[in-house]
Amino acid sequence: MARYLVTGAAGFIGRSIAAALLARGETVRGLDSFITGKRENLSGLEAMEFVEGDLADPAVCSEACKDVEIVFHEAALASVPRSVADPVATNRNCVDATLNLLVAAREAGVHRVVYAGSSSAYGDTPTLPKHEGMTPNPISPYAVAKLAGEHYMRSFMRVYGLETVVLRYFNVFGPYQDPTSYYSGVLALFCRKMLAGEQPTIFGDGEQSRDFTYIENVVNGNLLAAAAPAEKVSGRMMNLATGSRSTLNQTFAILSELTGYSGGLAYAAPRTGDIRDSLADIGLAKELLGYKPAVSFRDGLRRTVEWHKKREAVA
Ligand code: UD2
Repeated sequence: MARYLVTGAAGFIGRSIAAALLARGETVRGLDSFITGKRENLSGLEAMEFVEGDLADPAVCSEACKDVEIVFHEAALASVPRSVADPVATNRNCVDATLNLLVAAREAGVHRVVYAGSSSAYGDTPTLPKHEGMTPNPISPYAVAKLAGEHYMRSFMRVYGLETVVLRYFNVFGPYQDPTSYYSGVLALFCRKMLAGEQPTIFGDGEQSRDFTYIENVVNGNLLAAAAPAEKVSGRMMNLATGSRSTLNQTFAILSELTGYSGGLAYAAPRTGDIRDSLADIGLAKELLGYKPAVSFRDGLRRTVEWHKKREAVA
């Protein structure tokens, strides 16, 4: 009997949450459609019951939610540019999937759903840091889709009494983030390229900034969100980040040091739908969850580079 369901369990964040749950001796069911998840990410998760399926199919959601108490909903079609290229696919895999999952969770008597929100919901508002009281201003179809999921979470809490917690992630990075797709996160791409001696490309002038958040901090935030008292967190949305930001130019300099890359950098036109600066106020997660980012940006980068080195060595 599974106690936890992790959607997107063969993806970067889902895989990492599942691993942490298994390490605590929990009973875990993982689900993935492999649209972007990778079979190799399941290595080390053999103790997890795995279901291959697509959340856009309501029957898959019903099956996955059976006997589950807590759901970590990490499955999504991530990436701003991917959503610009194919907004319908993003909507299907983010909005339809989330609604189907919520319907199934409610029917199965799931206690709580913890949802992977996105900092993209804030859009390009000039105010920094971004705090939860700000009016959302999504730009890309991806941001709209992730924000729609947040609204569905709150609706299901209000209308049906399902406990929901939304964690707005800020540019998560770390081991198991796919470095091979054009749509991969910038740090995974840069690590792989720089270790291979290939020149990375910055879209724009490189002065855009992000609150890059190491995966271990995000996993900890999720475990806290699953365990926090309902009266404190149910129906709430909070940022999950580090509360500090780096520009891409600064990040490139640190990565050059960590990878030993001595080549240059290419600059190309800024990406459509991109936002300029992103920085979180993490006061609410501290207050409601007792969350504290334990791994710094630099330490996270160091661990990520080590993981990419090992990955290349076995490839
Ligand atoms: C958005 C969300 C993030 C998460 C993510 C999922 C914001 C602020 N963040 O991340 O929370 O939901 O979507 O995909 O909206 N870039 C380069 N060169 C490359 C690749 C990217 O310069 O080879 C730039 C890119 O133009 C952007 C920055 O790096 O300015 C970060 O891009 P990203 O795709 O890693 O993440 P982002 O910010 O779109």
